[in-house]
Amino acid sequence: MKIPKTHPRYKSLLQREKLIEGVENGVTATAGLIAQGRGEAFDYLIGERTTENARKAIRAAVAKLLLAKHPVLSINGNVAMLAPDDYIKLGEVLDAPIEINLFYKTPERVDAIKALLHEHGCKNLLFGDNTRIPTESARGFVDSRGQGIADVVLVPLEDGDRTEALKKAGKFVIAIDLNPLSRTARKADITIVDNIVRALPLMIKYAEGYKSRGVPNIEFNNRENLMGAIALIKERLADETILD
Ligand code: PTJ
Repeated sequence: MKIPKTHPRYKSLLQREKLIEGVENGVTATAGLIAQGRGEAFDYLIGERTTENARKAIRAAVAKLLLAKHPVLSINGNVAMLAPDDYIKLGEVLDAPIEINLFYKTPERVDAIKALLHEHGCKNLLFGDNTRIPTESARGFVDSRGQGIADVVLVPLEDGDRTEALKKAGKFVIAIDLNPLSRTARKADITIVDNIVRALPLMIKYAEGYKSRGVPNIEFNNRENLMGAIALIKERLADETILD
């Protein structure tokens, strides 16, 4: 579908179209559409913008990734369709591999994501499943050169079981999740409550800046930051001008 740029919900509709295309070409899981819908609802509640709160989490996350020994960026079918170029660029700036790790895992989907990322120029891609982290699901299998040895893992749009498993395996977990109440958001060490398509360009910008000026040591309290995100939603909902 061709969406006119003048449409008031252009950006949101574009994301939907990309994910529908992803389902059609085997990259995105059908459930990925539902996940996006849930994300959209929370995006409305935070005002479809990067809040100061999210910026704080972004700065802390980028600093942590730059200071990590083995940072790894996990990718799934939603991220691959929504922001392949920015995700690859972030991996390059951070000097971190991108590891395909799927909830609804099939060899066909792994191959489709591999092909898409290679097409977009990804050079540091992992997809092995030769070691385990403690979880019941098939997602316990990870790459021994990636999440198997990672100290810091970025998990955008992740399900709670996997986040818990990564924590159990002793990893420092950074999430990007529009829902501040999700299990992932609560279990992660740093949660960026923002749409991934807005968060990634900022992460790249901060990473480039820190690399040239030096990486700051940033204190971060995830619970406090999530409470800040929830307080902002409450404030917006209590504002009588919200419908104007
Ligand atoms: O590709 P696969 O097989 O690994 O599957 C990926 C999905 C996303 C389907 C799978 O991991 C899943 O079911 O995730 P959940 O449990 O629905 O969690 C996804 C979280 O991401 C939810 O809390 C959403 O609010 C959030 N979310 C959705 N879209 C965005 C988002 N957060 C940031 N930006 C978005 N665009």
